[in-house]
Amino acid sequence: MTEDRHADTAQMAEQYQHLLLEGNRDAATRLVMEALDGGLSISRLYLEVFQHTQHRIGDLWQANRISVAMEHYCTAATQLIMASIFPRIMGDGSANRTVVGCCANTEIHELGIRMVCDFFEMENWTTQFLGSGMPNDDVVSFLDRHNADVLCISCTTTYNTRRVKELIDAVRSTFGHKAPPVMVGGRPFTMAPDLVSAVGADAWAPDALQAVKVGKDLTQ
Ligand code: B12
Repeated sequence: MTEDRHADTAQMAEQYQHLLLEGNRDAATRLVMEALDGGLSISRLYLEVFQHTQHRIGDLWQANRISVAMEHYCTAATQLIMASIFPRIMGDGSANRTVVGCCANTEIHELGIRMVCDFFEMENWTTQFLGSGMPNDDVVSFLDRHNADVLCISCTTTYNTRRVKELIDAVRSTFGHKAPPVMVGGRPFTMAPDLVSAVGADAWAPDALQAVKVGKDLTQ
């Protein structure tokens, strides 16, 4: 990661949100690229600008101050920028660890788990990002073919937490003691950490930065 000389991410997040809400994705992209070139770390860009903005967009949508179309526009713009900076994130796999990341079945919020995978990538893990709405059987067959050291499952909507438990049960009943440790995260677990043991996970983390620390602990 580059040295971080960019202190004022709060101001940048304001600007980024403002540009997106004006429908000016190109200027928002330039803002990000210039900040990265000026030394802002991807870690801070993700957590203090992108994540912060997505949460604020959700608040505005919930308060009926922006439309679903505007929320989709902002989310799509951020996803596009994240994809375009992936070459700066890509690691070399030298950590010799693999993480598989997905959303529970029927869960379609995928930016969080994507960030988690990107943070592992920056620590030179091999990352297998499967994205949203993964059927249990498909996760199980994917794990059968790829030796995961950690399985990360994301859940954002409260009503999908039971899907997390179903996926964990499916993985454990298939692989028994060879099942990879499971880390969970997302909004319901942040609001009620008791849910972590209720779904049978081995660990959880509140954000992508902490996820990597917990992932390292789980695989020591
Ligand atoms: C974008 C968005 C959408 C997009 C998602 C697009 C996509 N491709 O991801 C769309 C439009 C599809 C959508 C749909 C819906 N949404 Co929505 N959405 C959001 C919004 C605005 C942002 C989500 C986001 O991108 N967050 C950014 C990421 C980076 O943050 P994060 O998820 O918190 O992730 C971090 C941590 O939680 C953690 N983490 C996350 N996963 C994991 C996993 C592991 C293993 C670990 C360790 C850590 C970890 O690390 C991440 C990075 O630091 C949120 C607002 C919010 N407060 O989150 C509402 C929000 C989540 N949505 C909400 C709702 C209600 C819905 C819908 C039900 C709306 C509807 N009526 O249809 C549907 C549900 C669809 C479904 N079946 O899942 C509510 C949920 C309320 C609740 N009680 O659960 C929210 C909170 C909005 C609100 N304020 O009311 N949504």
